[in-house]
Amino acid sequence: MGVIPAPMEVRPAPGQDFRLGPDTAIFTEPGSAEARRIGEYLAALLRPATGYPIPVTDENTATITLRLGGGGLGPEGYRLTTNVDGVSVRADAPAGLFAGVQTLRQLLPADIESPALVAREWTVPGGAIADRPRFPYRGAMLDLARHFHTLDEIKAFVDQIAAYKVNHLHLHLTDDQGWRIEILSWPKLTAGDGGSGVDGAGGGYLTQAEYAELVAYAAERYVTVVPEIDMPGHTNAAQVAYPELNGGIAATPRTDTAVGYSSLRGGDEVTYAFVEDVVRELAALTPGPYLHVGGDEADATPDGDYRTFMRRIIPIVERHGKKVLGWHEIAKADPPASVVPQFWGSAGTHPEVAAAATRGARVLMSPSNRAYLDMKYTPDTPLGLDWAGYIEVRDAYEWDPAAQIEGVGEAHVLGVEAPLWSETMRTLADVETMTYPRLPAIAEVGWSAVDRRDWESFRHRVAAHAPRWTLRGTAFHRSPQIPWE
Ligand code: TNX
Repeated sequence: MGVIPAPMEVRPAPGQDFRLGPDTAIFTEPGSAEARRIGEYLAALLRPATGYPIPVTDENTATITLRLGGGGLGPEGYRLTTNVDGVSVRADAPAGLFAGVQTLRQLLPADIESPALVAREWTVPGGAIADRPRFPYRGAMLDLARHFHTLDEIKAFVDQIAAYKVNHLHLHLTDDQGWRIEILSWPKLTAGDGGSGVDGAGGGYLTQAEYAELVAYAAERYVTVVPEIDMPGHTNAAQVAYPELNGGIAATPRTDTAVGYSSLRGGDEVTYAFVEDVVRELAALTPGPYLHVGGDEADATPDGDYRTFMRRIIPIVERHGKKVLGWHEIAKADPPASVVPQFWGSAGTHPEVAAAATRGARVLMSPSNRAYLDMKYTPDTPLGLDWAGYIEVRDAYEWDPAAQIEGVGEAHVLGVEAPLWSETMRTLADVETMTYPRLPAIAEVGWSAVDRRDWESFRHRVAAHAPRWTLRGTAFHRSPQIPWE
């Protein structure tokens, strides 16, 4: 059984395989529009390759049943039982049903991903699965600032990550090169396409309508969008558009990849008027709980200013109803325990992050030598950077989020996130090549219990996903560590 991430408990029942047929239908409970929508999502996955009509019905005669209640495995947990008569998925909440549907999809032959009819048998192996995640937050990040990615590309990325039970999409919306989200009260931010990308590549930005469309699309796949406005550093693009954010001196557009030279001014009131407006508009468009304020590599911000700045903007974000996420430097500002530091260092001693955890904060783990999707696999990977090292698939797989920082254990970890910085990523194929097969590895790090994780098992399971990626048109890196078929 090749399911990724590995489920908590699997009990095979030989001789109890279920075979889909022209009569297969999906039952969802009357009265739950969300369950119904998940049923339709599953039917849409199954119809093209099987050619079966697969109606979604509230009549109890269907062979695939999606039921809410009685799962007992938390908001994302589910039970999936298969016997000769059918498949039943039970969960306490819709997110769990959706997770169970992704497991069912992976239990079917890889051909199920074919957009065209495949004449073959469609069997689901008999047995019972009980599953729930180890950590509530499993995420991926796309950097839209260094190279913009379009709404359609981001949607395709969401479709792919949701298959691995990744439930957060962090969007790095602003940086020195570009500003990629429309802000109505500061319209010049996105005039001129929000600035060009690295090396003068075409710019682009999401209108508020597009952003809202993306948020809704992701929500239907149980993916929460986490928007990031990076500040006080990484703000050159905003300071090109509005010289008043730069002490009245227009900044020069930048298309190089240097970091750490720009900063909002912690002593200027216009800074906070700007943050208030941006946060207000973005919070109103974002139903998810988090707003990421960046805070990384603020080398051009004096320490005192950094502290002042963070201590003023954290309450602004909270007043607009959002929890603050920030790159782990935010811990330097002694933020309240509600603030989530996102750790991007490497394993070891990190006193400020550990102190935040001791005060009650939870930490999001993105160790750059494990989880960074923009690091090269090996020295000859054409795309990517190497400042945090090379990350082969095994490196992305064999680490424990609860053993990265001294003093930050299981209870302090919110989850894991794999950031993909896009200095070198232009196309969706570039993004995918760096993401697969490492994101499935990190998804398993975040979802599966420690005793379910095993590299030998993973490398064989992930090999079996290559035909799925090929059928869906998803690019991937043929790492020599994986026994591709
Ligand atoms: C560091 S890691 C950055 C980004 C770069 C990235 C490239 C972090 C929080 N900031 O500005 O894009 O390296 O790998």
